[in-house]
Amino acid sequence: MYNLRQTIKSTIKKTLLGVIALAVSVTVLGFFYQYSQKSKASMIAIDFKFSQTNIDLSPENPTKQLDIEIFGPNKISGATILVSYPKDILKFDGFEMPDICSGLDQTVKTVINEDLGQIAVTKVKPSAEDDILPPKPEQQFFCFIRLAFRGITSTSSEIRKGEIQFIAGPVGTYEWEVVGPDGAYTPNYADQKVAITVSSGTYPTTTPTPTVDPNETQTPSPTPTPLSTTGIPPETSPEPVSQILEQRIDAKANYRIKFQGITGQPKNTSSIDTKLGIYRANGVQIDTRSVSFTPQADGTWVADTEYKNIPNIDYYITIKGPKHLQKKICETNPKETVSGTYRCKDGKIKFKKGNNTFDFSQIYMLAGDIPLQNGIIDAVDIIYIRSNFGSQSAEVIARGDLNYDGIVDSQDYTIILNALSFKYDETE
Ligand SMILES: [Ca+2]
Ligand SMILES: [Ca+2]
Repeated sequence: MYNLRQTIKSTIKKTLLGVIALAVSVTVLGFFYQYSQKSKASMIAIDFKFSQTNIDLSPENPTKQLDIEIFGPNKISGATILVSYPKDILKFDGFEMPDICSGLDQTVKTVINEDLGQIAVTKVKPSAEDDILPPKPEQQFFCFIRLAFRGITSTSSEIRKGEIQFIAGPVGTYEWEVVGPDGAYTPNYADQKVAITVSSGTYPTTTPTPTVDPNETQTPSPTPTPLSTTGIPPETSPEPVSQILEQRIDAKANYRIKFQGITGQPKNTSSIDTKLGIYRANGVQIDTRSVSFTPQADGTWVADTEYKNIPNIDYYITIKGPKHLQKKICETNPKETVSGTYRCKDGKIKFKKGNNTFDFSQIYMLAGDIPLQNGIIDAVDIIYIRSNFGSQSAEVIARGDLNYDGIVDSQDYTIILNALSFKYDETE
């Protein structure tokens, strides 16, 4: 009897333990399944290679073309690709778009930094139906873009060597991106290099005209190194004596601004939080805060804020909206003839004691750097909006609805494409 009871007890115990173990494993497996589904897009690796591994340049053969090719098992909607080249021996001559490289046909932005020897190219497919699949097994790649290079005149008799390669990792705010219909893929940099040999001699100096529409190519790029953007000459002493004599005041500020694409009271929000900074003319930050703007019937947005005990000097102001590029503003009534083109260098904004009115509504805050923001409008931002037309998801609307009318649609896509010509945040 005793033994039987023990056996039953032990069986119940085992069964219970089994049930618990099963429940735990189902939960764990479920978690991993969910996780694997969520990150499916990001786990797809896309490979790249150059069309050649060696390029020899000589006065007889001064220019060469080089294609960047994309491999992968999945559809591609767009990509941003970074390349570095040895600027001491090569000059970048431009982008070309032969038929073989027209798969991703919309070149959205190209940035060439000749000082650093860096090139960034963003291309996207304008609509989801056209997303490109790297084709047949025997030919699993397509050409992303063709680059043209030229040797630089060398007076020394030595043969000079260098390498063109993909830049793995971010450059300033720039990063590699490869995007498909379901989101971002993982680019595989995999040690791709082109060995360059430049023979000495006199190279011709004529620049062949690139065949890409020059309107789509913007040179030179803003310097991507973030620390050099303050504009402080190295000989400037950091805290001059005059600063001790600066008067300090309490100032109230009334700001009025305008966001790209919003012409009246927006349907879908009652306020927009922006990051607002004030800076000395030499780039030293005095204040930064989040300021909530409220919409007016005429499409402008207003906010009031108060600064305590700030130096009575010349400033510039930066404003960055939650889906917007940052704008640097240097005067109290800035204007622009073409929307989005306002630029300024030296801060001339003075706060006076008491009330101050800053009317920035004659210039536009350009939209398109959507959360999570990285300071540029890039392939991920564009394809996110393009891939989510008509979505009712609250998250999609929170991220991609640029004109705050409650829907992500072609209007938002037009806004982001228009803003692209001014891709970068303006530096602080
Ligand atoms: Ca972005
Ligand atoms: Ca919208």
